[in-house]
Amino acid sequence: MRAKGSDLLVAALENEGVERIFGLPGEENLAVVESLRHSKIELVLTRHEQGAAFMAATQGRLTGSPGVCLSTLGPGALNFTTGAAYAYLGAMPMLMITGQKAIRSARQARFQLVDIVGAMRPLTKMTRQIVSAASIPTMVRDAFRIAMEERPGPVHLELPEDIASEDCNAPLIPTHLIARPIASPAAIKGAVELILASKRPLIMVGAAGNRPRLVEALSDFVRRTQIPFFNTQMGKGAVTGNSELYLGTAALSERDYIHEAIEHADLIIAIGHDTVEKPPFLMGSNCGPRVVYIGYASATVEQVFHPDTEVIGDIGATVTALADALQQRVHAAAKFTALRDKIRGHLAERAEDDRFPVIPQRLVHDVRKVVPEDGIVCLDNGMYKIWFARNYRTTVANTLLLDNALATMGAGLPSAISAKCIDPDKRVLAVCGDGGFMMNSQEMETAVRLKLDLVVLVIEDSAYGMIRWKQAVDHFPDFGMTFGNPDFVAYANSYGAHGHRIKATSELIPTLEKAFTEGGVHLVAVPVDYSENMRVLVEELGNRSIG
Ligand SMILES: Cc1ncc(C[n+]2csc(CCOP(=O)(O)OP(=O)(O)O)c2C)c(N)n1
Ligand SMILES: [Mg+2]
Repeated sequence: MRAKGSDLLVAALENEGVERIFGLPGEENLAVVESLRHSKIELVLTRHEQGAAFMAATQGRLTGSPGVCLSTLGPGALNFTTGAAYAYLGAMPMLMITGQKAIRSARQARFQLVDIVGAMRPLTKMTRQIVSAASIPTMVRDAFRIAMEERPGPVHLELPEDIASEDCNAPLIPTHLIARPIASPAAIKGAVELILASKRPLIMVGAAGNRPRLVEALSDFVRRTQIPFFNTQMGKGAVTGNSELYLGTAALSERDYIHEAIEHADLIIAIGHDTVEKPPFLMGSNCGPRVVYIGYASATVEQVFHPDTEVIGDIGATVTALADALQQRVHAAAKFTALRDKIRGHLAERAEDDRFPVIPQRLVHDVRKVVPEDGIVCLDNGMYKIWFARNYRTTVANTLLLDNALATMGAGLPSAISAKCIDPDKRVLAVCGDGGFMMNSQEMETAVRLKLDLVVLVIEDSAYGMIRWKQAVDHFPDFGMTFGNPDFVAYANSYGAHGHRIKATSELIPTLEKAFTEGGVHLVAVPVDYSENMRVLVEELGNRSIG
């Protein structure tokens, strides 16, 4: 194909099936922007590069194919770094394309020059400068392959201005499906023997079990073996269906109600546990359940996680082979049913409490009421995340997007925008704290400009609530964590969105429902009463006797 570098780049992206690019260009990207103007790819302009990177990462998370974002050199590219880390720790495939000054002549000396390829090295699976237009198709193909391959993650290509305008003749590289090695029969046999020997097996689904392509295989595995299961925060939703075998989410590392079930188990089948998450339970050196680890690559061993045996290979193929071999011969431990009811009973406590300001249990309960089963809730990071992880029940994969890996603030709204772009027919709700929302609230304009139907729930405590809570748990005096907020209703309205303020707990469901029915971008500010954090998560769980 005879073309200039930027045309070749855009053609190579089209060849990979890219439909949109999130970005905020600079003058070094102008050739690329012009090539995009002539392509089918939509340019989604954002108001901060961090937002664009969160959006691209979320696209990768939800589709399994890399989301793409574009920025200029130096300052713009550096604004990608948090998004890069978010995708790196969260295993989300993403391609970042950044501009650079011409490499053959440098009339601007070192103006805006930063070693971005170097800065991206610890945050990506691959980071390269493109030094000749003819290499673009190969580099793009390789970037996509590496981003998608297990463990998925971000890759970075830097396109200097002169290479973007260079004429060349290079063919596009055909895409190919990624093949994944499968586990050896001996490893499967070993796991089958352990599972059959166990009296009280339990399945745990971790972050790496939560890949779009695994949903059917994992759901089938649970259905066919009838082994009860729980998940980590980022494993939430990987098994679909309103399964009676679901015990809960391990949002804390110990002492939660779910840990009673974990302690009762004699074997845990840890599917795709990624130690990038806080531990869902703590393994001792010689006591507690044995652990069979199922993953794409061998487990990262930690002081609190050291599996007894491993089955390494494509997770989908492994669990299907296990289900075939186990053939409903697994012990079904009756006590898990009672434990499940007990856990659910605890999680239902105070869910309909009508105190105002609203308590977290009621918030989660009311959100569940207005979000249909396939609706998507995108969380930012704050205290409410623990409540949503524990109490929000999902039955469809990828319907509660939370980040328990980098756990960065600021991704709630951008990830919701991305989810809505991918699934325009689903209800999408961003849930943010007043701290996290203000970190990327400028993307309200992006949502309005894109004419999205999107609802943003802003939980107001005028504080960095989670840190304030930890401060209290650690017996530090209450200091330095509070702030003032803008008038969120006026703030939303100033963007051309619709602002609402909840003044009584009974208003929450009707306000959210009306916002979804009316369409457009809505912000609903809800004052929260966080006293339950201490009462439940510290006092009640701290006093819980095990057994
Ligand atoms: C970018 C970033 N900065 C700081 C933190 C540390 N941190 C975690 S939660 C939190 C407070 C969040 O406050 P807010 O969004 O208001 O939620 P709340 O806990 O008050 O509900 C902070 C400061 C972080 N995770 N990410
Ligand atoms: Mg707050």
